[in-house]
Amino acid sequence: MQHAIAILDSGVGGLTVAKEVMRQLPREKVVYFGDTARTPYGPRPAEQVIQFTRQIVDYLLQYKPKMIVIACNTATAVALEDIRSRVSVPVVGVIHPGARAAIKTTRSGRVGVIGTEGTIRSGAYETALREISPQLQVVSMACPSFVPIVEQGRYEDDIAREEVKHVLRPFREEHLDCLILGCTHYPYLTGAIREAMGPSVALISSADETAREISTILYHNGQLAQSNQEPVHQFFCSGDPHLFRSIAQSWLKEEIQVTPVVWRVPTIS
Ligand code: I24
Ligand code: DGL
Repeated sequence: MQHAIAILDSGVGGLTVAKEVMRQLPREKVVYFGDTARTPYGPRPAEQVIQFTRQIVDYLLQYKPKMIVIACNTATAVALEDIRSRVSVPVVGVIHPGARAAIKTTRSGRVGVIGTEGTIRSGAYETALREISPQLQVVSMACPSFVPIVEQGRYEDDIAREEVKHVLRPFREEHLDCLILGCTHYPYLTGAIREAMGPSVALISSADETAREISTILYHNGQLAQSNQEPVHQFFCSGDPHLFRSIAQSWLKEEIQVTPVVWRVPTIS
């Protein structure tokens, strides 16, 4: 019986983490849950995001995962501690790995963070950064228009690029040397964000670092998968499985099977 790494997200964004886990840890089996029926989480109240995250974790626990990865920044920001207190396996979020990457990168100590409303409102990045390095100057900004730009496939059009530059304009005067892309979708906007911020600001995305952290924890716990057989990953989503499958396959560049999940209990949408 092989125990999987369970990865959850509000939708398809967490596939960035899943892909990086599959690349860095090719022996590991991944069970992914995308809550595509209720995406986006960014604008939702914290209490609701906690409730949704608990529900997904309860669903994933039936697969007896050896670890739970919250691949959504918004869910990590508001629900990580709650989930940790409820389950006995390690729970990894995307915020601490991203914060550590920024600490490794910054020279001036002036770090910027952009994310959804929920992530920024929570102050979770600032807390994670200053917990390790209290002298850091952290400047944060919610960018609620960025997720719709990516989801509508407009990340390369000129109007969207102008919007990104316009939103980030106030950040140019902050003299940052490092900007955390604190949302699964923002790496798609790297070109426009780099144009807005200039070449002296390093852009940090957390998928790679999160996979590295997963690898470290499994190694320390003596829990790395040992099988030489190719793992068969499993994907679940709460919305349209065909749409999820087409996005996931084009992102992962491999064939996958998707199982639709219908919640047994009525849910708030
Ligand atoms: N890419 C596509 N469609 C989206 C998306 C995306 N959201 C993020 N990314 N959303 O198409 C469409 C609407 N949602 C509603 C809820 O169900 C899922 C669909 C890309 C074309 C591929 C056929 C981009 C993206 C990604 C993977 C990881 C991270 C990320 F595809 F931001
Ligand atoms: N996955 C979310 C995050 O990283 C972005 C999409 C959403 O708002 O649900 O914050």
